Amino acid sequence: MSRILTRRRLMTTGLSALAGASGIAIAARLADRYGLIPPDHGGVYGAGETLTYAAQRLLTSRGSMAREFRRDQISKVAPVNGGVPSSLDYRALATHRFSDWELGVDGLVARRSSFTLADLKRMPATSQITHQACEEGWSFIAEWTGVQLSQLLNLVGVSASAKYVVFYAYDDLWESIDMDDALHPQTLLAYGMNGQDLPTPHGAPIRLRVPRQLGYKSLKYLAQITVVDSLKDLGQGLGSVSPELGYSWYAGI
Ligand SMILES: Nc1nc2c(c(=O)[nH]1)N[C@H]1C(S)=C(S)[C@@H](COP(=O)(O)O)O[C@H]1N2
Ligand SMILES: [Mo]
Repeated sequence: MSRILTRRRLMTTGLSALAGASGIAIAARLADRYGLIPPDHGGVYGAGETLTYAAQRLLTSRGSMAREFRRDQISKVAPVNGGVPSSLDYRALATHRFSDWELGVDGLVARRSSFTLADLKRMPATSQITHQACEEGWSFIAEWTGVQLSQLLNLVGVSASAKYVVFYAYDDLWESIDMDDALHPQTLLAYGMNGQDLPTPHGAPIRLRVPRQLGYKSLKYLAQITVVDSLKDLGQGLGSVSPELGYSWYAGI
């Protein structure tokens, strides 16, 4: 065996040994040392959320991919969760087929920017046929087309201190993901579904797709993206609305 343990190996071994031997608290402290405490850890070392998130991030490689499916496996029915935003702003945008829509990108970036739908469609497109699973127990497979979030982040220049990307939607929901998921090749800003423009109930004009996590992380009706180094000052400081409602911030599958 090599004399030099890799950082990942050391942390993984340490985490599981400690979790088994002297309890979760010490494992969580180790996770903290490596910056792997999720925003909704509950303020007390030892929360299950911390172990789930830290273990996933340590045990699975950064580039691990969500499963992709064949075209003949696309679901005939795609259920919808949540209503179409009722705000006047959103309705006006929809009336003009989102030609006035702009996605603002700010926070810890070199160039604050905004992108129209046409801007995004001019960027290199990618498609994926992936599974979207709702925490309520239903799921479907669909083809999603859009721009990799990493492409957009590279364009605006993310600062070295960035830790999370926060997304705001027209129905006042918001979500966040860590840089691992933000830069992952399957994390998309999707404007197409099953070969057509993204239907309004599925999040037009643009939704996030994070196929390595449960459906609620794939925020629909995007309005704004903000890059941050901490989630403490946003909302209740738990990283998104989901933990405020009892769902964990990290929903890896
Ligand atoms: N803005 C916004 N995004 C959202 C939701 C929502 O209500 N509003 N619902 C979430 C949930 S719980 C799931 S399971 C998926 C559902 O996506 P779908 O409606 O395209 O099936 O979107 C997620 N993104
Ligand atoms: Mo969901």
